[in-house]
Amino acid sequence: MQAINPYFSDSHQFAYMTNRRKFLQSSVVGAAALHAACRSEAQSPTAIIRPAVISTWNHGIPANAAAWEILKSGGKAIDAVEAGVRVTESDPTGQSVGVGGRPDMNGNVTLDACIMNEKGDCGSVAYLQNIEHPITVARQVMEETPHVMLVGDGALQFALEKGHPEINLLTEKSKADWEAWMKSERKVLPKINVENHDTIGLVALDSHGDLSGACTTSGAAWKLPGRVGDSPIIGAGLYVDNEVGAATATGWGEAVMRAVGCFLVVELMRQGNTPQRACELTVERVISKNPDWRDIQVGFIALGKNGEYGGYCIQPGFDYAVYRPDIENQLIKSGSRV
Ligand code: SD4
Repeated sequence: MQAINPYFSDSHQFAYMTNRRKFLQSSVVGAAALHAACRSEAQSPTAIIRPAVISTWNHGIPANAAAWEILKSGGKAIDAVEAGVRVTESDPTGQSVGVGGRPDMNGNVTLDACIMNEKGDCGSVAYLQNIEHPITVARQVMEETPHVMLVGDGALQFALEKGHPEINLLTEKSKADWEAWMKSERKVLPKINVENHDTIGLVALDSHGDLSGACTTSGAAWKLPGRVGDSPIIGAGLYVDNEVGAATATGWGEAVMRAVGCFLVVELMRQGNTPQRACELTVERVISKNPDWRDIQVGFIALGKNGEYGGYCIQPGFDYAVYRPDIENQLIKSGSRV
């Protein structure tokens, strides 16, 4: 029997049930998911459900909760996405974002982040060290400079001028992990879902109907010094088009960049694909451009203008958090290609 949510009018019940079905679809794995990725699917006439926020991995739950505090009282999506990912940036237990992030092969924690609003304005920082909130620096680049992206020492100088304190991001745990890695074979390609896990990408639709997104990470563990991933690259790790939808990515950034993944997700939504289908097709594109795809994880999540969401990845093990009036901050197991 279908669950009926008393929160909605009849037309919204339809959307609610449609989205319950989508939840079940998105949990399908293996051959069935591949089949789903290869068949065409018409856009369902879904009613609008907003506000809505979705984010990557299980740390998306507390991030969504912070974003929801802003969204539920009519706040703007751009404020919600920044507030949401700042929670993850400050959490020392997350080893792929902000404080506690795993370092590069020299033992330095270097951060990448970007943000995009409903007007298409965007800001980004890459290879930034010793700053707790790269997402706020990225927003300041967007709002207070004529530029989109600052990197390395220049980004640090800008952050310090804006009053961000300089702090040590390397925790004892991440230092110990790095020391263990130094004694190992020193493989640069991280272990799937373990060493390349936990980037937070978060996209939101506010009650005014506007979309924004944010993505922040310490990047791939044990990377070469100077390496920048997809997460601060507009179009790769994050993309927002207020006419259509928003998407963000996680996983091996090199593979995401080759396919300009999040731009592709949004363009596929523009062509009439649901967020779910757009993520599936984009994973197929990533696979087709990366012969080593069996050794890597890549995942996308997407949110449409109507609050419809989707997520898909290459390897099992990726999940994402969804918060809408009908779905109170639930972790959803992503469908996967393998
Ligand atoms: C990167 N995409 O730097 C990031 C890492 C990541 O979950 O997403 N981890 O390649």
